[in-house]
Amino acid sequence: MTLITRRGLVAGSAVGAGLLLSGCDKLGTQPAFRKILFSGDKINHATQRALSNRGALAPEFRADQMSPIFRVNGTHDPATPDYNAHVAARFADWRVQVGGLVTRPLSLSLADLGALPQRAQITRHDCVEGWSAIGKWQGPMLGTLLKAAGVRDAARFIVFTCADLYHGAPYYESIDMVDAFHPQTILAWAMNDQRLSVGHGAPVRLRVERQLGYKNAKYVARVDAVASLAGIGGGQGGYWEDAVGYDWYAGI
Ligand SMILES: Nc1nc2c(c(=O)[nH]1)N[C@H]1C(S)=C(S)[C@@H](COP(=O)(O)O)O[C@H]1N2
Ligand SMILES: [Mo]
Repeated sequence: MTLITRRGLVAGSAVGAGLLLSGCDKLGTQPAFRKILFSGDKINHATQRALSNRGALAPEFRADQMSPIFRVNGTHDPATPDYNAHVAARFADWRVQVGGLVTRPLSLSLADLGALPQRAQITRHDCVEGWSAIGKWQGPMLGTLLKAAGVRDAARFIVFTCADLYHGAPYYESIDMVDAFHPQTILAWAMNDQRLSVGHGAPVRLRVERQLGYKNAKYVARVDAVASLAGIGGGQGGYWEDAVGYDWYAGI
């Protein structure tokens, strides 16, 4: 986690947020930069290999490769009274709460999210049910938020709590710190250059591009740093993990 954090900080201060978007992985492959990343302390070779692999970028595509139709899957509309009120207000009062094991809890409006350095990426979404679609996503890197909130050392996972309910309980998902600080992991508020539609997770969803569709939580209301997934939902780290035993780590 420290390494990934440092990687983000080094890249961010060296090249600026704009270049970080495309430049981070290139930097990561340069010998001098890798030396900074992997030099010294506690890192053994197996960890280095695992980290290099986990840190690799998902493929990005050109605008002309975007799917003309991007299917809506899972919840199409949370349709709770609370969510309906947010839709009516065009999400002006929506807040993403960043809390749990952090030193500075945050409460972020859409304007706040839009004011942070942005990343845009055209990626392929792969659903476990066997369909894929290529779309463009934009928002701040999750890592930027987590750095601002000051994630404590004890935190091992980031949990996303959504506004849609399944049998009365919110859809939720979780990722580890490697994915949380991955440069393509963003809290997206725009898709295909428009604000997110209700079907695709308005007003904010997670994009975690190295994992399958169900990890990409829509309707994100809370982002919490936690030390353990036990006691959250059914304890398996996500709605589908609890409900039907999908893998918690759904790497692609
Ligand atoms: N909150 C929430 N997030 C969710 C789901 C859901 O039902 N509720 N479905 C998941 C699944 S299985 C997929 S494939 C994608 C679908 O995203 P899309 O509707 O934008 O295609 O969202 C994921 N995130
Ligand atoms: Mo899915």
